[in-house]
Amino acid sequence: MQAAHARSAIPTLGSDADPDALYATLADAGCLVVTDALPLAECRRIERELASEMDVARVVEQDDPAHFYPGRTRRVIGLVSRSETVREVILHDLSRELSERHLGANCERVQLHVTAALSIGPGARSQVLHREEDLFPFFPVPRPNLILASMWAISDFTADNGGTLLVPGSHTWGAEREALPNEVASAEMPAGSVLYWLGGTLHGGGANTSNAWRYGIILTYSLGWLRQEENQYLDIPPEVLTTLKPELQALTGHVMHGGLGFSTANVAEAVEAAAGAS
Ligand SMILES: O=C(O)CCC(=O)C(=O)O
Repeated sequence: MQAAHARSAIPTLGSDADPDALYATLADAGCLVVTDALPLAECRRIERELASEMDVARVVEQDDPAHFYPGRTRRVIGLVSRSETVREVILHDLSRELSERHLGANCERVQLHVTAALSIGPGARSQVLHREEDLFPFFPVPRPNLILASMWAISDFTADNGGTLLVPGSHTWGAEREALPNEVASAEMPAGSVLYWLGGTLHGGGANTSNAWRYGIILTYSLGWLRQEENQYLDIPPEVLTTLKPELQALTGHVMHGGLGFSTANVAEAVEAAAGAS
């Protein structure tokens, strides 16, 4: 009787909601839309900062249905070194609060896991439903808390322009349970909203049957001792690293986690040296 458990609504709260309510809702449904989280001026600034990369991002016109990433989409990664505004969004209080609540008990410090600008174009198919934590198959599903994901709406997200598909409640399911069509919901949210989902929640990009591109920034966070999905050590050049706020250097993994991550390079010294040289 899987259908009896169906609950396809994605809860929505305002960014002024109490943090206890925000996390309790997210932990219960496995996903949550928070409205009015980012001023529209910042959405436009992100678009401008990433425009030169997005404009030349390769768009695969001939979709391969077996491919994890659908065709007719644009994807730009390595956002820490590409957008100053995204750097601020990575450090947004809401994300820090929710990632700390979701992951804090299992690590000394949360880290940045993935950054990407994702634009879904007209005619793109939906993506296969997956869990962010599937890259850690060594734990049985449902896994311990490893990841928290966020998708910042730079454009409006609708059911027909590729709004992210989610399966509320699927973070508690075993591996054998597949989502029924009526259990899948589209994240519909105006630009400036943010969608959060847990690493165990089934999700994927939606199909775009509209005429416009859907534009979002995905930022995910993981336990500080896990291997990051995106290699921040290679994607952030030293001359950018030394300009980052100390909390962002820590979040990108450039500070030791307990006894993990020692190196002959020491960021604190590098920052001091850079300051002295200017
Ligand atoms: O674009 C989206 O809404 C979700 C993208 C996603 O889940 C992915 O690329 O893995």
